[in-house]
Amino acid sequence: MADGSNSRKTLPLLARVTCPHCWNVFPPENVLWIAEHPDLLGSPRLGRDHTQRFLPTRFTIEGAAVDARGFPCYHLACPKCHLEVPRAAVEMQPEFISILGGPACGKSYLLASMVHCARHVLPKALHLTFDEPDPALNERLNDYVSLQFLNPDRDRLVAIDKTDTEGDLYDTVQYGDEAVTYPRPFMFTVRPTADHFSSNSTGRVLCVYDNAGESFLPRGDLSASPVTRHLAKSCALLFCFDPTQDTRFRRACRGRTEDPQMAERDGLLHRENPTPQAAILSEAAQRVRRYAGLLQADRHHRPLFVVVTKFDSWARLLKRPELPKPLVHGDYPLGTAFDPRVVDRVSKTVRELLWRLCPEVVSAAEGFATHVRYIPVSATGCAPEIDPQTGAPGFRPRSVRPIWAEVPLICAMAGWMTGLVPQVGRSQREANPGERKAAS
Ligand SMILES: Nc1nc2c(ncn2[C@@H]2O[C@H](COP(=O)(O)OP(=O)(O)OP(=O)(O)O)[C@@H](O)[C@H]2O)c(=O)[nH]1
Ligand SMILES: [Mg+2]
Ligand SMILES: [Zn+2]
Repeated sequence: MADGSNSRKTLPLLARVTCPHCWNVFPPENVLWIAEHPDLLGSPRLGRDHTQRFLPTRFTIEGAAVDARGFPCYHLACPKCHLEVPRAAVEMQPEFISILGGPACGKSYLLASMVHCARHVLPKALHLTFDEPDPALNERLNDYVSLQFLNPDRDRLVAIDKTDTEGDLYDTVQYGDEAVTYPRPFMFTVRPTADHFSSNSTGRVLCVYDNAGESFLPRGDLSASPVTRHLAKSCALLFCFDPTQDTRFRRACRGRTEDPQMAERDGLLHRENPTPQAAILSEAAQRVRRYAGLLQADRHHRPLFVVVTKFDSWARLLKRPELPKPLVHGDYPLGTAFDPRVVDRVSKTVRELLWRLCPEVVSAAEGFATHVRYIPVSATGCAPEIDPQTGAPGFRPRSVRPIWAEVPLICAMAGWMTGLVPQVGRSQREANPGERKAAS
């Protein structure tokens, strides 16, 4: 992207830009601009109703490209798929975080609670902004958050819909005769504020996706719908393991929880999932190997978090069901800091539990990745209630209190994005062994 020959400031551009839609990597000078004049319609990739994408030859003095009708343009697009790329993704290092797991394991609820909690914890405790470079892209996720956390009617049962494999969470792009469907990314910018402990750490763009669980089942990702290819780009994989979908966990929890999902399955309440959860993780591992070019014998060097969801329903299987706080008071200049040792201690206990009840999940995880942590989370902090009219599960916004929902995100950021999250017990410049290095 030209920075405008007359502009006084040079734009800080990345040497290589990654499209958050199709994951194409391109030099910034190839980025397309989106025409502003309403008559300039037609994109060979997106159709007649979309505004033209073009490589500019003229710029305004402020550095905006000028379209064929003389209008200054402000929006950028990927040269491959023509979908809009927020400016932040051209200026800041993108970091993909993949949330994966089978149908109904709690991915969408977790995403909503993670974002809600991050909006509070990152600025207040860690002196990091958590903004949106393009709120239109995040609309669906913001709806999830509003439904539960900003709902004026706090006593009415609400529910996040099951994620579909098609619809408004996807964009379809035409390559000649072939139509390809991409999942729409949700994007956030994370930047140090003036109070941040480190004066030289740089901001990042976080990209996450809300896939349907079906897309992680065998044959759920095809060339025409490469909906889970972000797995191979991700700096952290969050595999959601749902204990309520595991017979052995349900048996162990008998008499220790009121959660209807832990009751014996009646087929009405639950969307039955015939693929075992360890097989879903192994399928994801195969996809990462395939698309990241790893050998079968290779282990993945980026962190894998086995996020054990719906903690509220199985907490009583742990000796200490109250989880400790992973943010502690660090010495000057850190202020509040993340203590990875707290997470490691909890991870060890959860690993022991999984090893006892469903060892195949532990071996699938550790056979695939070199850095595995086991993190309990509850997106809601309480069990769903069954709506007597519809029979569908839902939550009352008043009762929703997430537990550790932001912890996988903070762990991923702390382990990978050097210098961004203040940490106790570790030099701030040091990443986890093998983690950041593996990015290159
Ligand atoms: N007890 C408890 N139940 C939860 C929690 N999070 C989600 N659930 C329940 O799990 C069900 C599935 O959650 P979703 O987030 O929709 O699952 P998903 O993984 O997005 O499912 P797909 O969209 O089908 O892939 C919901 O209907 C909730 O009732 C939680 O933290 N605790
Ligand atoms: Mg979902
Ligand atoms: Zn693209």
